This record gives sequence, C-alpha cells and structure tokens, in this order.
Amino acid sequence: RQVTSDASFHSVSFSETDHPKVLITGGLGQLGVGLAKLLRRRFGNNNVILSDIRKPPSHVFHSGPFIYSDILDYKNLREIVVNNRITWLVHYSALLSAVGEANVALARAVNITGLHNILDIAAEHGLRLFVPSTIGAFGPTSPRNPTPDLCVQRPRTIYGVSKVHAELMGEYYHHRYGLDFRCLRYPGIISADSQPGGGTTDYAVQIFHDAVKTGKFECNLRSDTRLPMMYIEDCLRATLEVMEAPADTLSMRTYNINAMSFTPAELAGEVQRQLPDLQVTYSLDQVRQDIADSWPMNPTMRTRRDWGWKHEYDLPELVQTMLAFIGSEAR
Ligand code: AKB
Repeated sequence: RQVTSDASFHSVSFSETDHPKVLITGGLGQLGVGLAKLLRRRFGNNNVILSDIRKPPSHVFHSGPFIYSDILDYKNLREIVVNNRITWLVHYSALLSAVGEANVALARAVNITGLHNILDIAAEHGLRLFVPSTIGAFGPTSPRNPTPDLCVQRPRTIYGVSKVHAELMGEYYHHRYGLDFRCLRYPGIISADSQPGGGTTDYAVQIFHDAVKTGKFECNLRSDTRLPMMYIEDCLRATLEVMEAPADTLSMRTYNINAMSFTPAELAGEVQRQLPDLQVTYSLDQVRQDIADSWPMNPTMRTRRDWGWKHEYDLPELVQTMLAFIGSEAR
C-alpha cells in the first residue's frame, strides 16, 4: 500500500444538515451495540453500520445493518467506507489493559497497526473520526488526584502505550492533514447487557452479576483502589456530544471524561444497601492491581467548559439501575 501523501487527502464535504453515515468498528464489544442504538434513534437505522470480525447474535443482526470488517485489512476497510459513503467512523476495536498484557503482539497489531489503517482511511475520505482513549493512557508518573487533561503520560501497559500513540497520531493527522479527529479518555464503563472484555475495571460490572446470581463476589482489586467510572448511558451520550460539538468549541482534540470515582469497598457498600446478604471477599490479581495503582483516581475535565459535559448517573443511581436490569433478566 502506498504511503498516502498530503495531496491525496482530499476532504469529502458533507453538509451539517445531512445525517452522517456512521461505521462502528469493534461493534460487538462492550459499547458498540449500545452506541448503534443511540445513533440509529438519532440518524435513522440504515445510517449506522455495526462491524466486527465475529458473527453477531441474532438480535444484533436483525436490529440494523451489520457488516464484516477487519481493521487489519486495509482494502476491506476502504471498500466498506467507499461503498457505504461513510462520513463518521467510531473506532472501537481494541484489546483492553489486562488482556493486552497477556497478548502483547496481538494488542500491538490491533491497537497500533489497526489504528494506522483507520487514520489513513479517515484522512483520505474526509471522515470525522472518534477513537476512544482511556484513563489507561496515564501511568505511574502522572498526577493521580487530580489528573489534568494535559500532564505527563508514561503508561507501562501496551494498552496505555497504544492509546497515547492513538491520541498523538490523531492530533498529528488533525494538524497535518485537517483530519476531524475527536477523542475522549474513557474511565471504567459499567453496563448491564454487555460485558467488558479483559479490562482492569471489569470488577465493577462483575459484582452486579455475582450479587444477583450467587450473593457472593470475589474482587480482584484491593478494597481501597479508587478509579474513575461511568455508566454506559453517560458514556454513549458523551461520545455523541463530542461528535456533534461544533469544531470551534473544541479547544483540544483529546479530553478526559468522567462521572464518579469509587473504590471496590464503596461500590460493595452501595450494592449491600440493596442486597444486604452480599458477601464480598478480596483475592488480588497482581497484574490488574499494579495497573490500577498507576491510573488516575480523579481526572479533571475541560469538557465541562468546552461543551458543557454533565453526567447523569452517580453511584446510587448506577447501582439501582444495574441491579434492576440484571435482576429482571435473572427472574
Ligand atoms: C480497562 O480496564 O482496561 C478499560 C479502561 C479503563 O480503559 N475498562
């Protein structure tokens, strides 16, 4: 494949009044199906295409367009963008922090090589591109409480390194080629009907399932490990808001975003207010604990000033909503 030159990055303009035509990569992960639902309500069912390399469950397949796409296959990706006249790309394919440490070569391929394909295609076709970053893009030398949008970033996981790379490459393409790159550093995301895939913050989803199903939960982080977290609905709304924000309101292209920060003990306490019989024990996963100990406790947010970000779910609402959903599924 040719290295794309400056001149070949022509921007395909689409009027702001048209609905965007959206492609979501990694669509069968924790966030894709929920985001597709939100965007389809806003832009129409056929204007949002979910993609993945896995076979979708039938409810996903029947709820709107789904397509096979392998982000490591440049031609496949380009064909999808061209044939479907894509204007927005939400790039969710990635290996998360814990699973990335267990498979560094794959994490490097998906999170770095895959991103290069995405950037080139987005720049060539004038797409608006959203790539999530993460609190994992900070590291042990970053200030942890609070953690500003701009500060030292020296992560020690392949996930974190690949996400700092994504932030910098996206911003570089923005300045060099005018790519409309937008990025939020997600905290741990908590969702009821989709599972996170191999992260450090996964305990905060698992506790709800175990509390409802067995009444027992073994936590793999120390009880006082404070991390930033967000309910999925806030996360998806934040993503739509940053994608829709007028370019002149964005003073940066990569923002921290957060809703709440809590420890496993605080989360367990809140769950026990509703399920007093829940038994919580702790058995550390040292890989995850070391990662968590290098992450922010409390990111500050310029998003509040730039486009008025406000979360809706705090800890009590989060716990109530999660237990209601998982409880109703279990009945
Ligand atoms: C992980 O734990 O790896 C992710 C994240 C915070 O990026 N949930």
